[in-house]
Formats: sequence, structure tokens, C-alpha cells
Amino acid sequence: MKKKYKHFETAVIHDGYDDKTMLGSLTPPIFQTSTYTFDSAEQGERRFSGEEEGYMYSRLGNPTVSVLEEKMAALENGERGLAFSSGMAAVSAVLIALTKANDHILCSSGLYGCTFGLLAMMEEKYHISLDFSDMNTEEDVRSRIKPETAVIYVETPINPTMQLIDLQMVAKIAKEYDIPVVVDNTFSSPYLQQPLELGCDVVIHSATKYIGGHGDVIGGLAIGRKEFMNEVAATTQKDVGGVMSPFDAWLLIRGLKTLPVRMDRHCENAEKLLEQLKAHPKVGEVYYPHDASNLHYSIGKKQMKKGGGMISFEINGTKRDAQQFLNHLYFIKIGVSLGDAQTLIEHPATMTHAVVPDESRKKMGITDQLIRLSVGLEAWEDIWEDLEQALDQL
Ligand code: LCS
Repeated sequence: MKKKYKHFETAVIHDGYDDKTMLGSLTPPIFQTSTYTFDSAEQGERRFSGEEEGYMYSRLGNPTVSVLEEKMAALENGERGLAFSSGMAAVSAVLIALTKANDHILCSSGLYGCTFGLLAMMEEKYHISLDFSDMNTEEDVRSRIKPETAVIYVETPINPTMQLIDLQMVAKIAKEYDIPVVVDNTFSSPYLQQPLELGCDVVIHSATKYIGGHGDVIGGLAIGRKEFMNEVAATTQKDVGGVMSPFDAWLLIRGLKTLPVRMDRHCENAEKLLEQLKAHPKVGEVYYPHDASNLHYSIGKKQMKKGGGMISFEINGTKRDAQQFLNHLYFIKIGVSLGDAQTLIEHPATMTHAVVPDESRKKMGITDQLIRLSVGLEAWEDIWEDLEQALDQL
């Protein structure tokens, strides 16, 4: 579904939903039903054969979930969106649909821990070979493409190192070889970055994060061209079955309405905290996409509207210092999710990326001193006061 509204701020509220088809209900009703009845046996046959459009069973489609799917397709400028029970359900449905045994996947040098875990399982069970690359140059991307490369799978910004990948450059090369590029857009949300507009083929979100925005739902989304998304809908979504519940879809539709307002505030707060963190003697390297001293600053400026709400930084010290820093925090919560109204902080080496073997973790740039901060919507001065007092105790 193409975006119908000129501005993103209007589209997040209005796209994908027509209240006139829902008895004038201002908010989309929650269709809490497992199945749908048919007027006749023949109608059931027509629905299942695809001759007649309509709902049959909520694993195959649900009107509340459809509103979210259409809204997200519009926001990412894709043809069809699909909703899943988690971000990992979306990642696995897309990757399994795109690959077969003995294929090759080229990945960004860092990935969320469970995505890495899924790929490691596919490597072991289906002999799919993996290559990890920082994709810093065209030569690097080209040199890693093989005849059996089935997918290029990219996170940017990468969780948790905040390194960036030039999506336009990767998409251009992938087109030459006819390889689909899948982008996990969780850290940016469609408000800050639109991979399909940059030539990529499929966008994935852990909707658990900025799309929901309130830390109360687990969900996933995938958006892309109709032909491919129809295939996912009919195979790895329908038959593997990691579908979204109507209530979770309703929460995400509600969360989306404030996405631009929340994102602006996340970004503003992050920019203030970035300067404070960089000036603190207990803090080493700080990683943020729109920091002018960042290695990937020009990519960040080119493809992200703003720098986002995530900052990673090194504690000058040991793993123990990093853990003590977290323990000293007063109101900032230690927790592994991100993109919520509350500021959340975590230690990737022992939490989100603990499943990644030591050697791979080091290669990804995840040190024992690395801290990942999901900047919330509180007053930035309060967030800094808490961070500073915890740093000062080291
Ligand atoms: N992709 C990215 C970039 C993620 O950060 C996550 C979850 C997922 C996919 C999977 O989504 P889920 O199934 O959890 O909805 N990231 C998490 C994190 O950094 N901490 O806790 C979960």
C-alpha cells in the first residue's frame, strides 16, 4: 500500500485505517476472534481458493493486525507489511523464506545476539555459510559475494556497537548480482531511516522497541515487495505460525501515532547526553550515528534523518567497573530492551550478546567495558544527573 499522506506525522495516525468500514470507530476495534464463519460451504471454498477476499482464521489474517500491516507498509514505502509475534519471528520467517541448504549469507559485522544465534543454527543444521563484513568499501562487499549468496543481511545502526552501513552502496552492488538486501531497521524506525527508499528489498523491525515505544508488547514486522511478502505470508508466516495477536497489534497501532514526537525527543535527549558523556573522564569512546567524530558520520548524515535514541560507550576500566556503574544507578533501569519511554541501560557482553561466542563478540567490537544506553523521554538533565553520579563513584 502506497503512502497516501504527504507527511509522516499524518501518515502514522491516519494511514492503513478507514473508520467508515468499522462502524465509525475512532480507534481500530480489537478483533479478538480465532476464526471467521462462512455464509455457505461454497463461500468457504471460495475464500480458501483465493477466489474471494475475506478472513478465514486469525493465523491467516485478522482485521486489527491488517491495520498495522497496512500502516507499516505505507510508512516504510513498501507494498506489503506482515506482522509477527516477535522481532525474531519476523527475522526467521524472512531468512528461512529466502534461503535453502548450502546457500551463503553475507551479514553486517555485528548483529543482535539472537539473530546471530539463528544464523549459527542455520549454519549448523542447513550448511548455510556465513560471512561477516563491516561493508566499509564497495570492494569489501563485492569480494565476499559468491555464486551461492542468497541474502545480504544488514543491521544499521548495529546493535550494540552503533556502527553504520551505507545502504545505498550495498543495495547498488546487490542489484548487480540480483541478491536481496534485508535491513533490520529497529534502531531507527521508519521515521529516521527508510531502507526501501534507498534500494533495499526487505525491512524488518523488532516492533517491541520504538514502534511500540512503551515497553508493553513483543512484536515483529517485515515489509517488502508484494510478491515476496505474499510468499512469506503463505509459507514461513502461515506454516511456522509466529503471528501477532490482535491486542498486540492494537497496542502497536496506538504506539505508532506518537512515533515522530517520541523519536524527536529521544534524539534531542541523546544529543545532550552525548556531549556530557564525551566530556566525562570515566568514559572512553562514545558511539552515536550523528556524532561528528564518529567514523561513520557521513553515512549517518546521509541516511538517517537524526541520530536516534541509542548511545553506546566504553567505561574507562574493567568489566567489574562497567557492572558497578550499572549497580550505582538510581532511577535508570537496568534492562535489555530499548526504545521505551523509560531510559534503559545494559551490558551487552553479558546480556544481549552473551549468546555470541567470545571470539565473535570481540570481532564485533563488543568489549567487556561497553555499555548500551537507550535514552528515554525523561528530562535529559535528570538522566545525566543519574549517569554522572554513578560514573563519579567509579
Ligand atoms: N533486531 C534487533 C536489532 C533487536 O535489537 C532485536 C531485539 C530483535 C531484532 C529481536 O526482536 P524481539 O524478538 O525481541 O522483538 N533486541 C533486544 C535487545 O537489544 N535487548 O532485548 C531484545
